[in-house]
Amino acid sequence: MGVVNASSIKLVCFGQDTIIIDAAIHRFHGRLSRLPNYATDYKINPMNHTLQAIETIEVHISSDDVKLTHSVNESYTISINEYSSLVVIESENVFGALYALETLGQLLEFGWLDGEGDDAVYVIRNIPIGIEDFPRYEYRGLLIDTSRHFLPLDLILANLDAMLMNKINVLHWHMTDSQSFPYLIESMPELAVKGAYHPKMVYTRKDIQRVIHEAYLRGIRVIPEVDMPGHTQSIAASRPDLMSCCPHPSDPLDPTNPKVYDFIRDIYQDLRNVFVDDFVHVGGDEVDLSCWDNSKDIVHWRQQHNISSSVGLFELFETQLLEIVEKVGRTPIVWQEVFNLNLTLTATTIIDVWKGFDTKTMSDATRRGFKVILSGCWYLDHLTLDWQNFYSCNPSNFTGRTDLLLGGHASMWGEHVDASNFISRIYPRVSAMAERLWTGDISIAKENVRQRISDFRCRMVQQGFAAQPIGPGFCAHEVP
Ligand code: CP6
Repeated sequence: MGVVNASSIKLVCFGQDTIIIDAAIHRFHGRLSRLPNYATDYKINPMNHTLQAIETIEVHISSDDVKLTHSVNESYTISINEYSSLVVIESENVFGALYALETLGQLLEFGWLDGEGDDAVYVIRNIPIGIEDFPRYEYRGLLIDTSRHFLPLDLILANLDAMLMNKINVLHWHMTDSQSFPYLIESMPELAVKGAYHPKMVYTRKDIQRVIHEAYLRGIRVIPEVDMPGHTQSIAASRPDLMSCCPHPSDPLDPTNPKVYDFIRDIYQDLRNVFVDDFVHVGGDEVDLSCWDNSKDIVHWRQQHNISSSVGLFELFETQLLEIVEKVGRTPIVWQEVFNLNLTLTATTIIDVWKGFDTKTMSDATRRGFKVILSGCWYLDHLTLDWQNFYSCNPSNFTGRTDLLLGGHASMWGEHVDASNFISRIYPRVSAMAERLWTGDISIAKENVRQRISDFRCRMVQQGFAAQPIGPGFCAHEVP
């Protein structure tokens, strides 16, 4: 049982004494110094609500299981009785408790009762409160792209807190692409040394393990992607021998070269050793098949092997890739092209639908029994797509098997994004997606959504995240 006296709120946890709870209590403590002051909050939330001072939080967790996996139970309840200063949180496991503390931290305000000399009091409005909360989709992700721009480790780590505020539970790490290869693989260091923008702009095994650990402490799974066979030009810097020659060595990788498959085995061996999640994203998008058509050697090989077109070469490539993934015991996610081109897939393969809200692919794939993830609704690099569009996309609105829709993710493709604008590009637009994926049917929540997103964005700014404003206005914490 851990006890911390966080300024004037006492936080007690029953049933679990884990590093996750310790870290959560520590973060909660820090947050208490960055809450809106109810006295300056008059414009946003009129004072004509009841205020109740909060003194103690009890967290009751019934299960000892601390494994973070897909579809882990994330539900929780929060109860506060009338005239009581006690908050009771109950959850089956530690990840639900994390979300409960997050919700609670977003309900709290602070202020002084009589002048500055007194202790601060922490208050909540609209007591009594009975919250029973759980996510409608188990996969709520954010893709980050560390190939188009290198993202400093500190930024990736800080963003995990922003993700937790939004109850986003998957970091899809698109580590490599044509522009750079910052993933330092210990058995093949030359890939990053030559393929990264700079030999020092790389992610070492230690860096990656740090991200995974900090993500775990926040209930976030890290799913890596080394995109292939397309989007691989940066590999040519160290291994031109693996590329198609059409007529110059370029991506995609050469599917007829047996050395390519040894290379992939080495990559997945390292991925398996460093990443712990059961899922791995194997890429497969935007493969330039004309390159294989225009290579004399590849066409010759294909004809000798009785393969009628370059799609057949893609088939050969994916089949061997998926076999390697199966051997290392991971569940593959593929970009939708792999399904659309009707390549042979293992039964557990998950389809990532990125070409807009492509309900035909979602219906076809789920009818054939494949699980799907939707990302096409949430392109953060399209500046014209505002939070309203992100909010209005209802991912279950297709005619296939909606029970096979795991959730979705937003994609922060990095062509125009580096550390200078990363947070403001993502938030609060992604918050609209996050609410949709958490709440599912948002029809009841629609009424005050603009105000809620605006308030939430102020909370993010106050926690130190430069989330962009959604329109004219001000935040309570800006009042002098
Ligand atoms: N990079 C990679 C990209 C995109 C994809 N894969 C992309 C394509 C079209 C749009 C946005 C992003 N930049 N590797 C497609 C999944 Cl509109």
